Amino acid sequence: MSDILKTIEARDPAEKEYQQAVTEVFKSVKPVLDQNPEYRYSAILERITEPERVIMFRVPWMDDQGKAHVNRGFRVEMNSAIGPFMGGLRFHASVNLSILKFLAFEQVFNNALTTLSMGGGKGGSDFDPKGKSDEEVMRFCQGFMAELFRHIGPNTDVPSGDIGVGAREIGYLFGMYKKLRNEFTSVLTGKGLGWGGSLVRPEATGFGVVYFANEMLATRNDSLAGKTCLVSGSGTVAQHTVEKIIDMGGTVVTLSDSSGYIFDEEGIDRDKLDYVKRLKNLRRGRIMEYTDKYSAAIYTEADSTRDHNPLWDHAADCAFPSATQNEINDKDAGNLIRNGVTLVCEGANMPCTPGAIDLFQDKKILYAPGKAANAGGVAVSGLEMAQNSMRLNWPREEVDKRLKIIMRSIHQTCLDAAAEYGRPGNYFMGANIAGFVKVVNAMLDQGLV
Ligand code: NDP
Ligand code: 2IT
Repeated sequence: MSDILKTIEARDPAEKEYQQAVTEVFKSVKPVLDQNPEYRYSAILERITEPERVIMFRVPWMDDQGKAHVNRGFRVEMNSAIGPFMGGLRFHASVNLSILKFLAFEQVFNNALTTLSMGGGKGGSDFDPKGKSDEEVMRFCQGFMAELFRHIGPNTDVPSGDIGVGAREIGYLFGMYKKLRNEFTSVLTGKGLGWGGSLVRPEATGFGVVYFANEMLATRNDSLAGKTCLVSGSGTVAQHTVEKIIDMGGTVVTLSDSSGYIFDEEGIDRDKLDYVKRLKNLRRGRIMEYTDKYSAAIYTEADSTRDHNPLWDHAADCAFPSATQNEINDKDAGNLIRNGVTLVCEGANMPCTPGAIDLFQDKKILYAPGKAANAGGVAVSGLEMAQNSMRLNWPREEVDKRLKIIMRSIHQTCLDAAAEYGRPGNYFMGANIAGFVKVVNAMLDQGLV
């Protein structure tokens, strides 16, 4: 394993996030490899860490002043052993191949855990939608799809949203795909309700995260009722995580964006959450504006020179990182533990650094990796495709019921896999092992391809 990691590092030395994601999976699956020598003979680790295909392309677009710009577009088609590539598109200035390869790699295991037949992929661009007009975003999406359309399809690769890609972007992308193909195909998920979207898809990731947290607490005869929670981010995942925590009787006291975070000691209730949804989804404003409306809340600006994030330094019972990768380092993890947090449930992908994860495991914190806890989003993307195939729409209750069943099943799968390999209660090991075994067994069945 260390030789394979060295080869990955030597081939692409700058891909730090990708190396981090692979290392974390390798750490967990060693006992599986020890018990299954056939995985080694068939170069399974070498194959699973090399994307089936990477597409990189130029996206020229014109701003409102008539000035031309060029961004980079990507689609990483990581693994299709158990189904068509599926996974989000991220539009954010930080996007590069390393970040998309890490996200695509995580997505492979994520999707395997959902019980549905979906391979893993991820894509996006270093285009930054912040501060752009709707028309600029539309022109960019059209330029992006003008190349991506030839690579995707409902049985090949089905993109959806991620950071910076929500309902507006999916609409523009879908419109261009339809025009170029001259057919109405359910090729993207997260579509509008009136044209093939599924009820509960926008809520699914956040709701699923909270269902998963509740399952973890239930193993200790506990629940979210009366718990104080820290949530980061203020986008799709964070908003619906807050919504479900409120439903379950918990209190959320923080939210953030890349400029800073708010701390509202009185708790973010339904009215305040509605305000955040309007602020973020319609006005596309900044989280600091929350304190203009709710003056008891305190805003703290982000500062990248700090060695820790003060958001994670408030007294609480539970933490739900829901913004981005590596947002909880070992210092933050220490602060969380010292302040009484007993559950950390990842809404974002890879938000905890390896040092932070080690600390949570040492202290027997209930820690759920995003691969397991945030799989509700992609699971409902799978349900959206299923509904599209049948050309019907399930009611809200039906989709939510299926989401709950899937999250419960993922939780049990993690526990079973962890117990089977001698690490009872370790969700990190359990998620990696269960996802890995499902995918590599399919790869073995299908021969050396
Ligand atoms: P959104 O774009 O809706 O929201 C992202 C939020 O995180 C925003 O508040 C954003 O602030 C903040 N953020 C983004 N980048 C950074 C950064 N570098 N530093 C600090 N804050 C940052 O995205 P989602 O809610 O969809 O995604 C959040 C996380 O959840 C990501 O890790 C994503 O991969 C993961 N995820 C998403 C799923 C989905 O269904 N959408 C499914 C499973 C996982 P700002 O507005 O300032 O950029
Ligand atoms: O990280 C993720 O799982 C997503 N961004 C959602 C993927 C999807 O296909 O819905």
